[in-house]
Amino acid sequence: MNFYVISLFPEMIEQACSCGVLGRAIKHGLIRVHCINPRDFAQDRHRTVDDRPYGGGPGMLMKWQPLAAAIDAAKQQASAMAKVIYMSPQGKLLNQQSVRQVADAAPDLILIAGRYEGIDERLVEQLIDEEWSIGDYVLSGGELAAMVVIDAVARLCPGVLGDEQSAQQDSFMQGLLDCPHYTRPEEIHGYTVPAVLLSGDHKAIAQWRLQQALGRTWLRRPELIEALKKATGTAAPESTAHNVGWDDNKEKLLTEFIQANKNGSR
Ligand code: 4FV
Repeated sequence: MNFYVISLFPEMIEQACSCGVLGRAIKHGLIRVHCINPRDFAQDRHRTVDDRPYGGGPGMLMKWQPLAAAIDAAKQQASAMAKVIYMSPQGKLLNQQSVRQVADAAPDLILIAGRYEGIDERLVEQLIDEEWSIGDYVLSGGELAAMVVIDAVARLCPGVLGDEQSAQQDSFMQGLLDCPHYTRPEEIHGYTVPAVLLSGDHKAIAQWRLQQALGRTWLRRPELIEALKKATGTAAPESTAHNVGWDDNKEKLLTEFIQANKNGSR
């Protein structure tokens, strides 16, 4: 999968792509990240990429010409199915399911990282396929948002995560928050590891982890539990984990958790 990031600060992307899972995936050619700087396409001697907004108001906007030329250059390199995505607070809010759909479709992605107050709207109308948002807050640039997309999608690309299983157990893969995790030492300031995790009984461990994930989700994100219950019976996206949706086992585990939670012995 190829990611083309259109950015005035390619060094931000290159740095973030040089570390950890992403750095390894790029080194092994499992994904490729290309940066294209609109300033390299500016035609005036000051290489201007921004201008004042019509109608007045604070700040500047990214101009049509350098950005359109940069998008065109990316399209020359990318596959014909490439999607042009503008990262902006006005976009569709990303979640694990939309990330999963992108990773499955694996189109090349051309990610526009805006700066200033944004970009000329005619770029959005004429050259952008979709607008995506990473959250309801305003960043000073789209680079971090583009990196969030690259990181989240890359984790689901074949071979990027050492153990495929770990992607499946990621939070939200089953529409639930993740369960608590523990590692050595067994005791820290009197705080010990839940005994079931030391039992070697993998069925009991899987049930405990699922119950904890259900309980946390019920406590912290109850709307996700409702979404799971609603999703039941609807065709789970073929690619998601095998036990998506709601079932009697989850119902029993959550009921027990809520009971225990009531009498304070979680
Ligand atoms: C953003 C977001 C975001 C808006 C103006 C860049 C900034 C500046 N992108 N999800 N939230 N973008 O805040 O994606 O140009």
